[in-house]
Amino acid sequence: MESHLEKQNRDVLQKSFEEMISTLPKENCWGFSEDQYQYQGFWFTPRFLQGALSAQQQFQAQPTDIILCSSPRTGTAWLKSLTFATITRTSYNDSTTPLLSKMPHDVVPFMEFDHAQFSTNRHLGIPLLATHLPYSFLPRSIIDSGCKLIYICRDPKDTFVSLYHFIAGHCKSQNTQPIQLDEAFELFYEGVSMFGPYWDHVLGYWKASLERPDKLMFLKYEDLVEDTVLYLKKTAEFMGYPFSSEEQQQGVPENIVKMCSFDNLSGLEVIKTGRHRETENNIFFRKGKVGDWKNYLTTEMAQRLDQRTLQKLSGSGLSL
Ligand code: PAP
Repeated sequence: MESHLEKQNRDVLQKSFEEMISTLPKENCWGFSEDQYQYQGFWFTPRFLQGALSAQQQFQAQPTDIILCSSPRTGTAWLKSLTFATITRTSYNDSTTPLLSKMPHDVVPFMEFDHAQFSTNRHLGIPLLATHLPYSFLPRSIIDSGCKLIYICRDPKDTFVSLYHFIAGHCKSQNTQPIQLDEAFELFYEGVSMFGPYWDHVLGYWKASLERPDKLMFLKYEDLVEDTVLYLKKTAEFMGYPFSSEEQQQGVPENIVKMCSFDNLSGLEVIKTGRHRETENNIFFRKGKVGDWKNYLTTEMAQRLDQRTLQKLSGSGLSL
């Protein structure tokens, strides 16, 4: 139970946060109930920014932590389920894993959303945690502790289309009106998207992965789709939980891939009918395909976004 003094302190902090964000550049968040604000180069809704700032102040990483990092809609839930299933493969079997009864976001918490209740929210003995924060926003202790990070990114065209549908679905459940897809496209193009500019988010982690490849693994959604077993094995190795040759002979990696597949997870009762905070779980699972942008973007839009990506990533050695 919160004491009177604690409540007073919280109210003061809340007021100073509100004063601070009122000075920041502000944009509509594609029809979302909250606006988004630009802080140190990136766009956040107030809740996420407040979570980011608290995490920076409070989060204490352990050297054994493995932090799953991503921009929204690039494969976070999939990466969470694959890594969780890998790390817990000797504790649970195919019928007892929490992945069958919980949304991946409820199995691996987000640092910036769930940090306040860490002691109860963090699975003891399970080192996984996730974040949508840009690399430059990570709490100092993550870098200093030497813990491992895995970043997943995705073709900006599919990321945009997935994000647009996610926000539109969210608006529908909140009875608000999403903006039109072409309006959202212009905002995304200009970098005005949750945790965006998207390319800057990707580049922050890409550069860090070049500097510290032993600590930061960089994955692409498209590679994971193309050869999930191969990338799962690489990820397991990176995390320090490699599959033994006996496990490989028994087909353990293949079983994990099957269990975490889009078709399997999206068909679960918890995904079809459950909720994660105020969002229906099924909104998180849409199509899980590469190239769905073709169904939503004109050739001209796709070319413009590709051009933007080339220009933004130019000289980095990365292509998307
Ligand atoms: P979040 O930021 O809202 O958590 P995130 O999990 O990063 O989203 O990405 C969601 C995308 O991953 C969705 O893509 P789509 O809109 O193009 O369909 C979602 O369908 C896809 N996805 C979720 N689970 C899986 C999975 N098991 N395999 C492949 N793709 C998946």
